[in-house]
Amino acid sequence: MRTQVCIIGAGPAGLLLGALLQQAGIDNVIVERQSADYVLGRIRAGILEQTTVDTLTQAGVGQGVQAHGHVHNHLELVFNGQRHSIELTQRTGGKVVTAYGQTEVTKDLMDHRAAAGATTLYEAKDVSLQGFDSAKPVVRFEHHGKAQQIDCDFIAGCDGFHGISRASVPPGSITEFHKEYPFGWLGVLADVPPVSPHAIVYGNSLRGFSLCSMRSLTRSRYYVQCPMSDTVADWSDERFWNELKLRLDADTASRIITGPSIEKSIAPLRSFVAEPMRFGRLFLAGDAAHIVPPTGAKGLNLAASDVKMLFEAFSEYYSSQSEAGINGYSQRALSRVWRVERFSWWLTSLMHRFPDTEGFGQKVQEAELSYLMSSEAAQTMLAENYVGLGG
Ligand code: RFL
Ligand code: PHB
Repeated sequence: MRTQVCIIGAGPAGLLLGALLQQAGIDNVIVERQSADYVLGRIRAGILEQTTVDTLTQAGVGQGVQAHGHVHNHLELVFNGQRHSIELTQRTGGKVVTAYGQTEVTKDLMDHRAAAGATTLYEAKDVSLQGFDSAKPVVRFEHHGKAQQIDCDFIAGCDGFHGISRASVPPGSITEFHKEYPFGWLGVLADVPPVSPHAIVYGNSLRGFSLCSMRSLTRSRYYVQCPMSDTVADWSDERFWNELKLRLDADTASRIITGPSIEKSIAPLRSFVAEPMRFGRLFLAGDAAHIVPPTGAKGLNLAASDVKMLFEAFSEYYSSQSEAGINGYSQRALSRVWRVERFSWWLTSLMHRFPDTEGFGQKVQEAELSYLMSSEAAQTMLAENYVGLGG
């Protein structure tokens, strides 16, 4: 098989890149390790920046988010048992964020790709990448018992943190920056109305972090900080709802509607960046190149902005034979990545209980929250990062 761009991974990054390339008439094939149902079963992100919504629209996949997304124009921070509202729109020249689940984004992209007749090879085994340091990269794998080979101009590594793309790069050509956090997030999805249909609520209490989000007016997503040694079996629904309410202010807690969980999972929190994001004719995008802790709601948005930049680089190459875009991709993407890494780390540090939050750490965190609520400049910093930085 031959294609122009071979995309590894059918998560949101790979599928969005495929849709943009398809729209521009650039041939592409996606190779994915899992089945489509497995990919759709992973419950992850929920908040889209305006530029992500715009990129989906540009790719011809904006109808779902336009029709079913819920616009949020403020976020709420709960600490010391009090809830504080931070307006986003007026501070950012009219920007908002939209609640629309990663599952829905992925489904819209899959349906669009199927309708366009583009090739996605699911359940590909033993994917390997070769020759990306030459003009003739090759992707090899086994598909339904048969050995397959794809010859291409470029490989886009959109295969997430545990993928094969980054792992295929010789160790001496890549630098990795890691930070682990000493806790995880327990997430619960339930078919109950959200506590607040217009805002995301982030809570910092002595018992730990909590988050109230939504997927629709009848489906909510809640999280609590938990030790990474916990398992889902340690958290009955009853324990989860009780703990969530204990971490919020009395008014928010009294408005939470509980119900049986339809999904429950524990995710670790980490910060990670791999530099550079280009190795010859292999380009990394999304979680394959970087991870942010979910506190800033940035992972999917960062994947979408990488993909937009990579698409622009490929499109410039095919339309004018110029390599300027592909040569500049890594630097351009990383400059945005590090600003988003900084914000996600900062909001994580501000809102969680760390082993050293007792004593000095706790006093500094309280002072920072109090400064944030008293400073227009600090709230503007939070708002402009939350809705998404340009560039
Ligand atoms: P994905 O989604 O991990 O997709 C990668 C795909 O590659 C496949 N793959 C392979 N395919 C072929 N060969 C191989 N060897 C392969 N190895 C892997 C995988 O099966 C998979 O299908 O990466 P992508 O596309 O870069 O997308 C990134 C996002 O999924 C991620 O950043 C977000 O989910 C992060 N995130 C959030 N981001 C936001 O923007 N807003 C949020 O509100 C938000 N909330 C979250 C989050 C992530 C969370 N968890 C679970 C980590 C909340 C949570 C709890
Ligand atoms: C979500 O809706 O899943 C969500 C919202 C905000 C975050 C992280 C996750 O910061």
